[in-house]
Amino acid sequence: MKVGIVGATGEVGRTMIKVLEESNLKVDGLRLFASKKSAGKKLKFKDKEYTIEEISENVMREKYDYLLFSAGGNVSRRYAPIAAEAGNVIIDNSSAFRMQENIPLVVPEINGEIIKNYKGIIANPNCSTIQMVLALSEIQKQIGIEEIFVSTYQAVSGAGNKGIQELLNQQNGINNTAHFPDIIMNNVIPQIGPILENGFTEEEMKMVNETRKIFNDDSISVYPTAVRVPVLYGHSESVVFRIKKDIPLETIKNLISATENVVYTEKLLTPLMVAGSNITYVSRLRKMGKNTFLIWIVADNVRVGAATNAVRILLKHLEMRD
Ligand code: 11C
Repeated sequence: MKVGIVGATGEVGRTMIKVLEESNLKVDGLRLFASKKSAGKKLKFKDKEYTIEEISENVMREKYDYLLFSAGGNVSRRYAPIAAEAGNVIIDNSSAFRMQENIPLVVPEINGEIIKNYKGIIANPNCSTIQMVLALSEIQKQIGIEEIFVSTYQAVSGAGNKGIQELLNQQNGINNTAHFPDIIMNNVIPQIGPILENGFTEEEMKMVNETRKIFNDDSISVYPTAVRVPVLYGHSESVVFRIKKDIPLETIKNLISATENVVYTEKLLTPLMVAGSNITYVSRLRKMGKNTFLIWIVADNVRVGAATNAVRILLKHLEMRD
């Protein structure tokens, strides 16, 4: 199996390497790519050292079984189409192609079957979208969801190495704000990404549009507020959802529990508890009125929300390949 990782030194790239290591996939031709700045550095995969290569159009024209991209939208826009043109399967973690009509946007447990024998670019959704749709997927499939009201509590690692570094710097007394719009230490910031013309942020609109695309249901209304909190790993979400018919609380619990890679628990859940896990955790289920429910969802954003979902797409694609 020949796998290439583009953006190997980033927070998600390094975690992709770890998740691949933890999987049973037999990778015998790993290639690691990054910018010129990181070329020549070495990273370990299963006790063997690999030298990072500078990304170029030529290396993208080579043949791979899978190429995993997580180097930002600009790198994906420049190189992923070249790799696709060469006949490769690309799993892209950036937002560059997610909403293009001809590009599958995949959470394998929900809509993995749409990539059977597909070649080209497959988009990996945004981290805050993935854990939310995973938690709600069986409810959507069996009952149908009309509305989702969500407030997020997003870790700084969602912004990559630079987000983590900014919080750590502030904890060490360096009060710079290079990435976030305000000091994040001891604070919460109700803005992730630029504010768009409609008043929502880019992050919030990703949750609206990606949810509809993954569920293949434009009738769902999503009302998001995305908030950055001073947590290193693990996005949390407070979600209120209204479904199409009245069912008991117990049925909702059973539907969530029946979802692959999702665990329902009565226990208190915090991001610190789930950091490093590949599971999406749901707790604090409540019912209000006839068909409205409330839940608390927590997952490791770098794993479930990025690297693990990308590797799960790879494994699903491989499993279905003729
Ligand atoms: C964050 N969710 O937590 C954002 C990262 O995959 O679209 C957004 C990057 C993406 O900062």
